Amino acid sequence: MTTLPDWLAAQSVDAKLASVMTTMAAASIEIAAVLRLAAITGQTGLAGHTNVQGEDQKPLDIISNDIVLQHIRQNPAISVLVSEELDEPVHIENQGAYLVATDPLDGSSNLDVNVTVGTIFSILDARKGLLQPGSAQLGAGYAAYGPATSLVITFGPVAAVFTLNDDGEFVLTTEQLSVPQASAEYAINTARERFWDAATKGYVAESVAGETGPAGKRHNMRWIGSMVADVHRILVRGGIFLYPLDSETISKGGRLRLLYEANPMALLVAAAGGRSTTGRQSVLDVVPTDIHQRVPVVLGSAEEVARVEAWYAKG
Ligand code: P6P
Repeated sequence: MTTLPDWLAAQSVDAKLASVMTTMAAASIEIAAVLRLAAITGQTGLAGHTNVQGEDQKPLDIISNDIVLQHIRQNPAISVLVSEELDEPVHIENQGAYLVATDPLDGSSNLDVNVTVGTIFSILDARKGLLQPGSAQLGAGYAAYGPATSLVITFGPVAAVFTLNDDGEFVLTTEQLSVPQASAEYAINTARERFWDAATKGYVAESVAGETGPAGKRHNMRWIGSMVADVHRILVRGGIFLYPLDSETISKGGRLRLLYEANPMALLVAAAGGRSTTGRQSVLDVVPTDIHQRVPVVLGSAEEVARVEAWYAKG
């Protein structure tokens, strides 16, 4: 089986860029080990808990962030870390060429019910600044901590899947992900329907109408509430993920974060032949104004994303 180092060596990318992927893979292996035993060690996904000794527990997303930062500090190719868990970027004295933006433990509120969560990351050229559009990403990926620990990565042309084996190595299990152009499975938090705009309501109503409506085919709905889990399903078997702007999130610009959730996922989906949009423009074209900027996200099978865009085009 092809290991991650073998695969990276075969990619036509700068060795130092490849080393950033190696660093994030190593961090994800360490995070996976912590998560696997968290219930036994008394750690939870939520902030503010204390352990049996009454000691304040660092929530697992802070622990995950610490692990990522520790690994990043050991790679002289990386000079900047932007993290959902840090108000400000960390500038590392190595002054390397690369910036990593990460959500070190996305979906952590699902940990206590043993649902797949993940580490999402984006790689940029640090010399070009913090606020670059997703189209400038040099690479992206996520680790999914589920029944298996998967690492899904791209440098742009393809999105490949690696699975952690019992020797602590990531081995190639899918050479090239390909999102089906058409699909009949949508992922949205339907409890928010009262906040939705007309385009979201219109698209979901068409899907719910199934074969009796304009979509002309029966749809299914899946919402795990963990972006990594929902997006991984879509990358593997197709579908569409929607966290649109709604009357409650509009004041913040959306729910999900641009630099370290929407952009890396949009690059992976594009590498797999899918599409992403805010509803009005490609996610990858959004020029950030803040490192923690939020953005509406619709991504997945190209035909379904186009159907959402058609609803937004109706105004
Ligand atoms: P809701 C997890 O908190 C997260 O940031 C994403 O992983 C997930 O897709 C979304 O929020 C879930 O949102 O509205 O279902 O709680």
